[in-house]
Amino acid sequence: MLIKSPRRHQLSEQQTTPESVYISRRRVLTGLGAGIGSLLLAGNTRALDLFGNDAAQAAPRKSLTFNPHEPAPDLVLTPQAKVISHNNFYEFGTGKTDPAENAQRLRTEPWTLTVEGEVEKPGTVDVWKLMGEIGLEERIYRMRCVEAWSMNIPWVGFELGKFLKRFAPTSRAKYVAFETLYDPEQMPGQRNRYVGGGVDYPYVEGLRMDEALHPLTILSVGLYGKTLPPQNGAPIRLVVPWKYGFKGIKSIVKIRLVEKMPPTSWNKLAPQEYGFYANVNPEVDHPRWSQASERFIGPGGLFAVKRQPTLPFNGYAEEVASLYSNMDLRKFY
Ligand SMILES: Nc1nc2c(c(=O)[nH]1)N[C@H]1C(S)=C(S)[C@@H](COP(=O)(O)O)O[C@H]1N2
Ligand SMILES: [Mo]
Repeated sequence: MLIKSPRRHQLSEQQTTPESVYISRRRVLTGLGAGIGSLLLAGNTRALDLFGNDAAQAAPRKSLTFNPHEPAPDLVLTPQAKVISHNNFYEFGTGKTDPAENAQRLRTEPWTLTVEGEVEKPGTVDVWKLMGEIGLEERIYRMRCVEAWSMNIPWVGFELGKFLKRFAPTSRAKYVAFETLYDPEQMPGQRNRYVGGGVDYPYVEGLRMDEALHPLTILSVGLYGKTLPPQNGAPIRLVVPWKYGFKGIKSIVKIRLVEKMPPTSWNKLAPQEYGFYANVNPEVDHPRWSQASERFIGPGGLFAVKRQPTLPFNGYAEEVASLYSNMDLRKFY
């Protein structure tokens, strides 16, 4: 069965693509940074190969892979070494290399995720078990940070909407609130305001229900075919590709369905700069810088970046613009 999906986040099932296409492509793409990668991945956290040798321990081998019939025209992946070494995860410091340096001892096993609030069947799931049964997909998404840098990242995950439906949302569920782990012992930024950039922890985020149920919205448990490194939000984080990166809350422990728009971390810190919606929009500048273009972090030397125009809804307008048809996006930034 071929899953129909726009080519910008193309997927196809295992049987439609020989595994070797995926594997060899991944080797080529990750070859450059292999040294740094293995170094950063060393630590207490396992990096399981979600579609490969360790599959028996993690996901069943139902890998979705690049669709060779519909290669995206702009598919230049950010090398794995950069995806895992240039991060924002203020719980581990505000510098771009702080998370990779300081998050390695984060204990991600066991890890539970609680879903509560406006649901008929609240519950707590074991995230590692969930990975093994839910059916993982690879999604190649653009990632646009509000700071005007961007990456193309091959995530591994599943649709948030598909997951939420298990808990039977009630008709009063209008928004979804997310919360990161709060553990100052493990997270230096939560112990010290200076290290943590003044964020009021735990980090919280939110989506409107229709955004949460949109098929582009995923909970990610991996990237480049492996479980997430801690600095990228292990073991489970949100990815909403048409929104600024800060909406993609990391290391989630709680999801609460609610009636009212929930508070969000960056909005609490600087409401005039960061709105609840945070849709990528080249026409609405940040008060302190332009959002019209971005520095794409791609292959090449460590600082090789390409200046490129920023696209409305980060290139996903066709899929999501209709969610906001009645809204003034300058007001609801
Ligand atoms: N808990 C938590 N989640 C977070 C952040 C953070 O500081 N804490 N930073 C956000 C920001 S600003 C961005 S751009 C992305 C970065 O994700 P990446 O490091 O995997 O590229 O994570 C987001 N999720
Ligand atoms: Mo960001």
